[in-house]
Amino acid sequence: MIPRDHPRYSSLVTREHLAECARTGIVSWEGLISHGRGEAFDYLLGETTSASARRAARTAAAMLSTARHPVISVNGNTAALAAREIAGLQRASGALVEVNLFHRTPERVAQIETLLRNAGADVFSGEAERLLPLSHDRAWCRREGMYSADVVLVPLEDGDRCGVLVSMGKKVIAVDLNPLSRTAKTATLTIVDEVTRALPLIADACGALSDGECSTLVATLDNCVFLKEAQEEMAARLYHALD
Ligand code: PTJ
Repeated sequence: MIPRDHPRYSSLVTREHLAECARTGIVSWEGLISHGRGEAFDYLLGETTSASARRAARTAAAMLSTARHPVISVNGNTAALAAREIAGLQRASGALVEVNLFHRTPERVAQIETLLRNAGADVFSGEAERLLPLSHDRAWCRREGMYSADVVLVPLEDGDRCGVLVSMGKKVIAVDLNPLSRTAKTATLTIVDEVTRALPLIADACGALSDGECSTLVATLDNCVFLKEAQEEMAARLYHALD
């Protein structure tokens, strides 16, 4: 039982939720380690969304809104933390939602799809094939889904699939609290923010941007600028932590 007056109440509740999701199989045990790494980087952001991340979220909305075939890729951590936010972003962007797992079992795929559907998402769950040039199970995806996508949103990713998707000519949007990660550096656009904060911002912007704003945001996109701004934000907070 976590006392409501604990100064880290919401963080502890999230941890307890993820631990429970690991026990039921939605989150992989390794996913708990990923969450811990994310928490550490979120401390450095002051657990708030920076102005730079807000601009990145608007750019992501522009990319999804102008895409021919946008896909949101969901793993165990993202489903456990943000199933409702995924459903909301799908409604706002019209993107297809597809489950793609590193620790892939048919049972986990089915569990995560059910969780997403219960949260209101329309999950694309046709026959998966080993279509991506990867030696692990993230290679499994749907021909009419991620394989045919022109824009793919990959929250909480590890870097190799991101690189493969980019090398296939797709635009990849990452949500990653670590601006130093391979994913963050390889993606077309990285939103350095916590996933439950970032997804609603993208959804809100999807409904608000004009065609002209979308074109400008996509044409002027420079991921290095977003990563540099995030690193500067974190360095400044670390440097002034004892002020
Ligand atoms: O569910 P599966 O089987 O597909 O497994 C998924 C995991 C999470 C195990 C897999 O994607 C993985 O290994 O991820 P990594 O390599 O640990 O990378 C996850 C990245 O997401 C790290 O850079 C973390 O800092 C970041 N991260 C963790 N939690 C959050 C986050 N970014 C945004 N929001 C978070 N809540």
